Amino acid sequence: MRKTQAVGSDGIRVMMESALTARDRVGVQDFVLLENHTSEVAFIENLRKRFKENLIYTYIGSVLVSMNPYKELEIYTKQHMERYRGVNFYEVSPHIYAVADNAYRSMRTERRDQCILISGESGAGKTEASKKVLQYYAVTCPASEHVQTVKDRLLQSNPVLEAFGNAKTLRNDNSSRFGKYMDIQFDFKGAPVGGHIINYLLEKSRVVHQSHGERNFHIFYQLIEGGEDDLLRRLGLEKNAQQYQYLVKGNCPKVSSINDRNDWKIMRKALSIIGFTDDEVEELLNIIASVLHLGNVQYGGEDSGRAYITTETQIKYLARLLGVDGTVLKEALTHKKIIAKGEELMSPLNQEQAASARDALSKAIYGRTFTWLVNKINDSLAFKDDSFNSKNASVIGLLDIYGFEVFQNNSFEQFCINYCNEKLQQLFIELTLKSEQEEYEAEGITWEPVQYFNNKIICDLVEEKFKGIISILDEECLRPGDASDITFLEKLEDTVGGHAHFLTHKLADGKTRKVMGREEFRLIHYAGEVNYNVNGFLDKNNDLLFRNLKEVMCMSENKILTQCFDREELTDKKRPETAATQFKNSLAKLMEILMSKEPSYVRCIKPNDAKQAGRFDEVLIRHQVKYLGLMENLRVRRAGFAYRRRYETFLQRYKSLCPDTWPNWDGRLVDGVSTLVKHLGYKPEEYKLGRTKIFIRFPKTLFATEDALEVRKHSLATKLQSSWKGYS
Ligand code: AOV
Ligand code: MG
Repeated sequence: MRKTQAVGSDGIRVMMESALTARDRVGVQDFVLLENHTSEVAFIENLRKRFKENLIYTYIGSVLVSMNPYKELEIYTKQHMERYRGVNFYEVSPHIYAVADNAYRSMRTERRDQCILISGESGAGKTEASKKVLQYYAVTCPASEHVQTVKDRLLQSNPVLEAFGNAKTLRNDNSSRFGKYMDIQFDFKGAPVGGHIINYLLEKSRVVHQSHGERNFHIFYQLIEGGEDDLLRRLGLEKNAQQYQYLVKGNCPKVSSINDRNDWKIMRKALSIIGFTDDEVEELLNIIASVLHLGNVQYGGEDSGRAYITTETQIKYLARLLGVDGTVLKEALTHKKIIAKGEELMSPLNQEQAASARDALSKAIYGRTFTWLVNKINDSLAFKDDSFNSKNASVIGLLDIYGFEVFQNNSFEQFCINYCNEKLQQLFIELTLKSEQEEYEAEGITWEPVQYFNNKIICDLVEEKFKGIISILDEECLRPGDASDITFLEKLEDTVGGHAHFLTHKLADGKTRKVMGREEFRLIHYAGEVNYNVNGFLDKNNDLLFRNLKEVMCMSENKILTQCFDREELTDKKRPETAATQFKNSLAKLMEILMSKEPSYVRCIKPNDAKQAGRFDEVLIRHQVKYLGLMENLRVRRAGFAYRRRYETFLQRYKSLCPDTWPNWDGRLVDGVSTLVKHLGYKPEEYKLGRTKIFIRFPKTLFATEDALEVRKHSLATKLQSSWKGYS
């Protein structure tokens, strides 16, 4: 301890104390450094201290915990980005840029594809975090003229997809209603040269219905508020959202945090930058306007029960905007085509059936147009230079899905969204545990496993073949006869009724659980309990569109719709996969993609339900800390050794603390580290030397070393200062 002792004096003690006081005030930047790491109270206190100081980021080892500040912080400037470039994780304060930079460097140096997985409940800050990552790459990665175009397009894909795929919900004013996985492709120089987006299950039902206090997708309001007068005239739209049935269901036309008119301008510009031609934009907006007109198609009922259309103007606009024959469309909106004994028959619909056929058409049009939009963006992001094979590209994947959500009334959509979150949690559990275990093994160090709540049991309950909820739902969807949402619920009770994570109003002793409705089942998710109302499950899972409506759409002259509605679909006899099964399969593929990459994690926490800055709702936060498994995460990280660092990094940082390693160590790295820690007075039980890394058991050991470094820096600075004074 020669050097540290040499500078030891009262002054230094004061300095060390002030360093400690600062730590007292702002907390520790890595939970691993908490004195009492098993205490949830200490964990929350640390979050609180940091949140109060606007320090929204904290690590658990390499996992970033991020608190939503609900206000703009001055921490995303170009200077901040520069500060994180090429710097080691622990040398700068925690930041989303550090995670981005670390993934980038690992990709470059180890040539291994990376992914950044962002999770947390609705409104916790996932989408914002993913945008920060993208901006970081756009600013800091090398660029040429071509690369600049790619960067611009990557960035501009966000306002477009958010306009069409995000909406105001009770949880979040800009809630993602689709899942998004984006690959950013880099060439050998580390420049972003392309990208690819995969979208997951859009919440189409929002097009035709919104719960109280919620809105439809942003694009509708943007168009109405921001659209130029002659554009709206062409589309036959009025500048008043209240006129449209599809926009009034939630009784929430205006949101104070949203400026639709401004967002319209941003979105329009983004479309041009991505490379949409004026014609394409026109066709796209024709479709959006058509959906609004469809919503205003009203029905009357004849005595016989047959529905007829009472709103002729709407049909006129629809025929023009969709490029279809008005009479054929009218017939399709009031009839169902059935094929009996090889003959086609038009069977009239009643009012209710006709309205639901109309809504099914709106959902299909919107949903398919959204997919078209993603494909179109992908075309524009695809790398086009023949000399470069995108297969050779290194990739960083960014996952931003819809977060876990619970409403008063939860339906099929919440079921899918929450299932998706279960899958992601499962991946987190597998990969954090697995990678820890692998690391100890690779370094030849024994490891004590930590008990986790493993949510696999819930994933199985939902997705297992034959007896999972999705299988049972599909079975009911395929069963001819009296299948209904209620028979689905009954079947669930029969099949998974005894499952520890499943409940209905029926109690085992035949009595009734009063707090639950008769049309509900409850899932005990890893993140909380959710009651799902089965109403609409079968229809939404079937996701059927009457054949004659499909036929009309196949005749459309709108160039986008001709790509969305393929004639082959009409001749295809095979029943399409149900919505839930499609989703399940796409998630399975996603898990494969993610497993093949090296993951980084961002765990987002929502500080309060009021979307307010500065409010730290302890109960809400504790709940998230619990279900995100952050305490277990910390325990695993600390189970054996709280800290580990590669020899070269460790030596580089602390070599000045030992005369034998300063200014340079010539021998083997492991010997240098060994000399250094012995000099620092590390006891044998405090550390282990692995193959490439030093493992340090207690945070306080590293703390002491960090403090010694701090003291040395200060004393050097003081010495320098006094020698300057000597000159003056
Ligand atoms: P989410 O993506 O996690 O919810 P968002 O990223 O949309 O949540 O964040 C919700 C809102 O919180 C944003 O619109 C911002 O107002 C605010 N916010 C989040 N992160 C930050 C930040 N770093 N700085 C400032 N404000 C922030 V969801 O898509 O609903 O699951 O489905
Ligand atoms: Mg989001």
